[in-house]
Amino acid sequence: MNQPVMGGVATLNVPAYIKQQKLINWVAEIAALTKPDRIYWCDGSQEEYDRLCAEMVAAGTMKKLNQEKRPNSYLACSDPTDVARVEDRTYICSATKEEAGPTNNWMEPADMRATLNPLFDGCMVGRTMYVVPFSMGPLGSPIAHIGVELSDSPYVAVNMRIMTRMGKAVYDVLGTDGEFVPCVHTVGAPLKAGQKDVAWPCNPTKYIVHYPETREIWSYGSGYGGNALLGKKCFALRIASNMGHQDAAKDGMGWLAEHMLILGVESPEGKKHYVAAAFPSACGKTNFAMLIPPASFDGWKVTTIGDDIAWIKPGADGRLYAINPEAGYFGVAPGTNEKTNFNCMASMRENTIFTNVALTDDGDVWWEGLTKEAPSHLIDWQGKDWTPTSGTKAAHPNARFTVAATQNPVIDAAWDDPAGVPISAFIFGGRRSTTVPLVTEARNWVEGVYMAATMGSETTAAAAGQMGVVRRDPFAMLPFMGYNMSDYFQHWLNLGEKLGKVNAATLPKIYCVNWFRTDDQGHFVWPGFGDNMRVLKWMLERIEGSAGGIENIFGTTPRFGDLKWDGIPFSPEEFETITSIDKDAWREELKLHEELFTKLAYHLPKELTAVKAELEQRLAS
Ligand code: O2Y
Ligand code: MN
Repeated sequence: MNQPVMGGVATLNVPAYIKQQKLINWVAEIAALTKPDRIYWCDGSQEEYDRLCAEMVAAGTMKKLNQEKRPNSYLACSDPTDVARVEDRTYICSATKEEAGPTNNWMEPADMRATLNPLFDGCMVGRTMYVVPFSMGPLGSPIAHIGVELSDSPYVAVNMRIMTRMGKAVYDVLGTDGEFVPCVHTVGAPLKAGQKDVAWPCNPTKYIVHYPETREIWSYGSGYGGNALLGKKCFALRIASNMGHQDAAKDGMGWLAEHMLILGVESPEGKKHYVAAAFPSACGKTNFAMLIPPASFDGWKVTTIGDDIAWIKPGADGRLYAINPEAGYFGVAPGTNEKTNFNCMASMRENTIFTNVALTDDGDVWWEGLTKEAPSHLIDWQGKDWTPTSGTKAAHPNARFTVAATQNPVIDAAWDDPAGVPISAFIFGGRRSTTVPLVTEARNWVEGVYMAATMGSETTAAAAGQMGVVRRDPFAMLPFMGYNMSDYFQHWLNLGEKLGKVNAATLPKIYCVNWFRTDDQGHFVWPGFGDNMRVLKWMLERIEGSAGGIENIFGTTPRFGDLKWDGIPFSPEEFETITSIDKDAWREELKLHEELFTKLAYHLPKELTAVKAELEQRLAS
C-alpha cells in the first residue's frame, strides 16, 4: 500500500497520507488509459494554488490582474468555441433509456464506454494529470459526499479549490474505505513531443457523460465551467439527484439535490427562516441570494447559504435540512454592478478568477453592465483591441467570476454548518414576460409540485440555445436532471406526503414567482433586485401566519395592501399589470402543460394530472 505504482507513463508517487487502495488503484487505472506525462496530487494549499496560477500565467492561460486594483486575481480567456455548458453533448447513461427519461440524451452505457474509450486513450499525453479530492458540503457532514476529479487542466484544479472543499483533509474523511464519486476530465488535447501548447486547449468533440448506476462522471473536450468543474452540475445535481432518489429505496425517504439558492431572511423582531429558491440558469439567482433589502426595510436581514445548488435531507423531526454543497460562486459577470449586486461586487474585490471578461488598460476587468459608460479602450475576451464603437461585446455574455463563498459580506453564520439549515419555503421562478403573476402560494404540497413541474422560462445564453423562446424547465432542473423527470416528480410527491405525516405544520410552503412581467412596451414592470424583499417579507409573514392574501384559480396571491410599499412609487395599476390572471392566456398555458405531460407521460404522477384538471375546471367556471 502507498508505494509508487506505475500508471501509464508517469509514476504515481502516492502521498503517504492517502490510505485508500481503491482510490490509488483507480488513479493508476485512469493514468494507464490517459497516459499523462506527470501525476500531481493536489493538497489544496494556498502555496499550491499560487504556484499553479503562476504556471498558468507563464503558459499564457491566465493573466495576473493589477495587484493594487484586484489583489491576487486572474483573468482567463477561453477558446471562442468553449464558452458554455454543452447540453446537446451531455448524456445520462443509465441502464435503460426510460431511467434517463425523455428530457435527457441517453446512450447504452456499454456503447458510450466503447465510444469514450478510444477518446480517453492517451488523451493526457504531454500533460499533467491533477488528482483533485473534494468534498461537496462541509467535511464530514452527514449530508455531504466526496468526489475525486482527475483532470489535465490546472484551471480546473484552481477553480475546484475555490468552488469546493478541496485538498488533503478530504482523504481523512475518505479513510481506507469511504465512498467517492470518480470524475474523469480531459480537455482532449494531448501534446506530441515538442508540440507547443495553446492558451486554452480543448477539443471540438465534447462529451459530458454520467453513469448513474456506478456514479461515474466522464468529461471530454471542454475546459469550461459546468463541463469541466465536475463537482458542480455533474456531481452536485445530475449524480446527486440520482443518489437522493436511489436512497429512497433504502430509507423510505431519500433526499433532494436541487438547482436552488438558499438564503436566510430575518425580521426586525428576530424571526428567521431559510428558503430555497429555484430559477433557471442566468435568472439572477446570485442577486437574489445576496439581496440587500430596501432602506425602508430597516432591521430586515438577508444572508446567503448558497447561490446555486442545495442538498436537502429530511431530519428526524420531519423538517427538511439543507446545505450548500459548494464553497464558492461561479457567477455570471455581465450585468453585475454595485447597484444590481453590491455584495457580489464586494465578494470579488480580490482573490478572484475571472473568465472571459474584458481587460482594462490598467490591468483590471470590465464587462457589459459594470459601469454606465464603457472604458474608451479594452482588450476584449478574445484578446482583441476593443472600443465602444467596435460593435461587439467586450465580455462574453456567459463570462464568469469564481470566488470563495467566505468573501461574501452577507454569508450566513450557518453556511458551513454540517447539520444544514431548516427550510421553511421553496420558491420557484421563471423568466416570463406574460401570464405568470408576481407571486403565488400553492394551496398544498401537490399544487406546489405542479407549479414547479410546469415552470417555464424564456431562454438565455447559458442554455446555448435560442434567446427569448419559452422552454419548460421543471424545477429549473431540465439541464441537470440525472434521472427520469416523472420519477423525480414522484420522489417530490412521496417526500412531501411522508414529511407531512411526521409533522404537517412544518412542511415547507411552496411559492411560484415571476420578476419578469413586462408592460405593453416590453419594459419590466417589477423593479426586482432589492425590491424582491417585498415579496420575501410577505412569504415570511405567510409562514408565520400573519399576512393576508386572496385565493384565485392558481393559488393564493397577495392583494396590493398585503405588500409593504414604503420607499417605492408603485401603483395599484402597476401591481395589477404583474399580478392579473388572464384566463385566455392561462388556457393557452395549460395547453403547453399538456404538451409537457404528454412528453413525460411515462410514470407521470396521476396527482399532477389531477391538479391540472382542477385548474381547468376553475378556469372554466
Ligand atoms: O456555462 C457554464 O458552464 C456555467 S453554467 C452555471 C454556472 C454557475 C451557476 N449556474 C449555472 C447554470 O447554468 O445554471
Ligand atoms: Mn445554476
